[in-house]
Amino acid sequence: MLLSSLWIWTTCLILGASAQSTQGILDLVQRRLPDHVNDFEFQLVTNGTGNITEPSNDNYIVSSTADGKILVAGNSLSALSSGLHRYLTDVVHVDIFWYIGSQLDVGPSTLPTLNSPITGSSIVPWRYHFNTVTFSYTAAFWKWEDWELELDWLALRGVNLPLAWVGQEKVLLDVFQEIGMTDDEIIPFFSGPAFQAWNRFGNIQGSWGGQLPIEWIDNQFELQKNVTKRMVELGMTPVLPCFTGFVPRTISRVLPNATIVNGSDWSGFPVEYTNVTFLEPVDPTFAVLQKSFISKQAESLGNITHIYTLDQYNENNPYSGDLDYLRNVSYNTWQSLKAADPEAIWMMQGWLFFSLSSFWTNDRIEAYLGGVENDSDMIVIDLFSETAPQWQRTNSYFGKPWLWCQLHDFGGNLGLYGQIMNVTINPIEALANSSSLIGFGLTMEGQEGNEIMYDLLLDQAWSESPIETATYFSNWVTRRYAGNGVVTNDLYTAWEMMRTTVYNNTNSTVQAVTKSIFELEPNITGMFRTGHHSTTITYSPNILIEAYTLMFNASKTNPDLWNNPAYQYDMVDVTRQVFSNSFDGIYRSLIAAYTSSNASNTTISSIGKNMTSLLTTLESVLLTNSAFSLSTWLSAARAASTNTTLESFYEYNARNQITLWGPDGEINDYASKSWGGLLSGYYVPRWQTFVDYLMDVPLASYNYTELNEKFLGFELNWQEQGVNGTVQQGSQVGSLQNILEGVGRWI
Ligand SMILES: *[C@@H]1O[C@H](CO)[C@@H](O)[C@H](O)[C@H]1NC(C)=O
Ligand SMILES: *[C@@H]1O[C@H](CO)[C@@H](O)[C@H](O)[C@H]1NC(C)=O
Ligand SMILES: *[C@@H]1O[C@H](CO)[C@@H](O)[C@H](O)[C@H]1NC(C)=O
Ligand SMILES: *[C@@H]1O[C@H](CO)[C@@H](O)[C@H](O)[C@H]1NC(C)=O
Ligand SMILES: *[C@@H]1O[C@H](CO)[C@@H](O)[C@H](O)[C@H]1NC(C)=O
Ligand SMILES: *[C@@H]1O[C@H](CO)[C@@H](O)[C@H](O)[C@H]1NC(C)=O
Ligand SMILES: *[C@@H]1O[C@H](CO)[C@@H](O)[C@H](O)[C@H]1NC(C)=O
Ligand SMILES: *[C@@H]1O[C@H](CO)[C@@H](O)[C@H](O)[C@H]1NC(C)=O
Ligand SMILES: *[C@@H]1O[C@H](CO)[C@@H](O)[C@H](O)[C@H]1NC(C)=O
Ligand SMILES: *[C@@H]1O[C@H](CO)[C@@H](O)[C@H](O)[C@H]1NC(C)=O
Ligand SMILES: *[C@@H]1O[C@H](CO)[C@@H](O)[C@H](O)[C@H]1NC(C)=O
Ligand SMILES: CC(=O)N[C@H]1CO[C@H](CO)[C@@H](O)[C@@H]1O
Repeated sequence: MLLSSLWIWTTCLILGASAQSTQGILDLVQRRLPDHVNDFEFQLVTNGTGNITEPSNDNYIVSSTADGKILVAGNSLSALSSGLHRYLTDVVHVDIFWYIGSQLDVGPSTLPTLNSPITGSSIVPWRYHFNTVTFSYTAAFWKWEDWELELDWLALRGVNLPLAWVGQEKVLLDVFQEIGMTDDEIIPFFSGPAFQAWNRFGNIQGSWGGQLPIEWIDNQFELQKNVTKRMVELGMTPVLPCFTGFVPRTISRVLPNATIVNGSDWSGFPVEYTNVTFLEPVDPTFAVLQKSFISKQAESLGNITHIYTLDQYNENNPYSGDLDYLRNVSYNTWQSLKAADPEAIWMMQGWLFFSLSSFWTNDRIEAYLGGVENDSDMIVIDLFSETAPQWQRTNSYFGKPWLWCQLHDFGGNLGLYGQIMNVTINPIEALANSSSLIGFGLTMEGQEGNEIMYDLLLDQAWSESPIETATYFSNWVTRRYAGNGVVTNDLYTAWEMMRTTVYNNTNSTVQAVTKSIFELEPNITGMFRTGHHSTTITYSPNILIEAYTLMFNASKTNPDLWNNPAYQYDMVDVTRQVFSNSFDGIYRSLIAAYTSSNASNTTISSIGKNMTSLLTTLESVLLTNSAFSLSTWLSAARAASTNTTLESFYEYNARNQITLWGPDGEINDYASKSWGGLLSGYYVPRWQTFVDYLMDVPLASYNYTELNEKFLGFELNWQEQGVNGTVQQGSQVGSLQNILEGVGRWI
């Protein structure tokens, strides 16, 4: 029943809107395959019974027509783009990738015909994409062109439910102005360009290093108009923001009697930046602000959705754990949504039930979710399903529709990592065991490498049984390296080795993408971590060296691979991981030397030189690729303004997020990156400081607090290095091929 009403709504939206036009898909072909616009035909068809009260999945049929065209027929725009993708990947063997771009046009000039049609049916109606924080970790400084690539990537991979979370500060500003607040009362509440996600769900407030300018607020909202319009053209249902309850403290001037409470502290931030003020949903003004937000947003973006993202307790403790209190909060929040949009559906991330599981007992979860009295008015995102699913213990969220999602990484960390078994087997088991599961999705904190893991789950949404990963990897490799001659056996073998090791983690103590210890503040203990910020790998480092060697050798058979952007990216990425694994060994020898009874400066110093030498060599590899360069991130930040003061503020934000993460290192190194420019400019100096300290101070006098002060002084200084407008480039010392020819010493 509950699924049916959700379905009626969706179908009506699709049939009711001009989305019936296939123009959005034709435009995609025009953008990515301009030479083949006349080779494709797209047809929307009503499928089967045509009974819209039955939940129906998307399906497509791709065939060749008598006049030699490729005809893609499907029951939704998402079905059409998915069918197109299936033809391009399985028949033409080309694809579009993150960090590499569209390679869809490298196929033959005459497209292959099909002897028999290809059909596909999704097994879930919804395919979701984005974590709220992806908008800050990955997309904070994206331009429209970056969004265009992303949205084509999503459409082709069948995503039909993306979060659209750009630029909502504009709507919020208007809402607060309407009740009489001044800009001086509102703007200081907003966080900087690289930290907006956490401000939006009430972890932090305010901005360090500068104040968010109106220019940013306006530009981002303009960008949001483009993003949401394109999503609709591509047949997606955008998930839009709404009023959450988080407000500036100064709101009490205009609403002196409002029921407000201070939220809890987040991650040790000073009170001025956290303990965010929350307007209780029971207060009548909550509904007023909700209606104002939703109607202003619809005036600007159109009536394009009824699904709203709304997280109130994401890493915040509720004011009270009382069951009636929790039920009242969600009941009134729900009522406010319904009053603003009678068809509103509230989407929330279920992360809190995992991260604050001691607070969120089952009776509290049931009370909070139960405040939304119609199950079909809510969708819960099971955010970390591959590792820490919560749907079983909550009895499928007590009947609320929910999404099975792969989180995979934290903070956009870069290690090679995957759980091919849990990502293929578990969602199929969940579908068989939970009647309210309505979709699969990707909730990575940052989009990073390991793209095959993301493809795998989105493809699993079109396969009734767990995907057989050996064939899957092999096919993926074929299209990954398309366009530069033969894809040699070495490449297939290398990926097969990685499939069964790097991408087959089954050790539940290592829960997500690993990060390199050289990205952490050095210490004599505590560097090898497990859990969801693991620095520990679960495969033999030698396996990856073998895979690296095979990949490198592939270029001996086919030297043109050096011109292939996917090969360039993957060689850098695998080299990065091999060096990272090697660094672990050098670190261990350093600590062994320091803690041995006959510790000597000579030994410590020579190991220290080895460390620096490894990192400097890796830096030169990373700098050959813009996807692994600090300057790409910093330049994008600066490019968001033409005003030099603002450029410097944006760059400060960009630097701070990937290093100190907070004015004084509140979640230091959480979003660390192995990027050229960062190794030489940041990590090497920290390790040098460490090695010097080990030489100066014998083990008996080792004092971490003292060492930590040295680090912090350096780190704070590094934040400011962008003020004079010179983006730290690092200097590239040669071609990737030449550099890799010379790294034998490390491999
Ligand atoms: C459509 O499906 C619903 C739910 O399965 C069913 O009750 C109804 O009879 C069907 N209508 C028609 C015309 O088949
Ligand atoms: C929105 O897209 C148009 C092209 O359609 C482009 O000219 C404009 O710059 C984009 N807006 C923003 C804010 O990027
Ligand atoms: C706030 O409450 C007080 C006391 O009940 C009342 O006198 C005052 O008018 C209220 N102010 C507003 C703005 O509603
Ligand atoms: C901030 O939150 C913490 C709990 O996380 C609490 O102890 C403290 O009193 C709060 N401070 C304010 C000013 O609300
Ligand atoms: C959106 O829907 C509301 C309510 O039906 C209507 O009043 C409004 O005019 C619509 N807005 C747009 C931009 O279509
Ligand atoms: C795989 O999923 C199972 C079931 O949810 C879980 O117990 C296990 O810890 C997961 N494996 C990893 C590596 O997270
Ligand atoms: C992955 O590892 C598990 C546990 O070691 C093993 O049972 C399974 O066969 C492996 N799968 C693949 C594809 O290598
Ligand atoms: C899982 O990884 C941890 C950390 O490296 C290790 O201590 C443990 O032995 C591993 N467990 C298994 C079953 O391999
Ligand atoms: C650093 O190592 C020292 C000595 O083992 C330990 O006391 C301290 O807790 C460590 N600090 C961190 C942040 O891990
Ligand atoms: C330097 O590191 C490499 C790679 O781990 C290792 O083979 C070599 O023995 C190290 N040299 C010293 C002096 O530690
Ligand atoms: C090691 O070198 C440091 C200078 O870096 C010096 O202060 C210290 O005395 C040296 N220790 C020994 C045992 O020579
Ligand atoms: C709802 C429905 O009838 N779906 C069907 C649409 O067509 C495909 C391909 O013929 C079938 O597999 C679906 O069952």
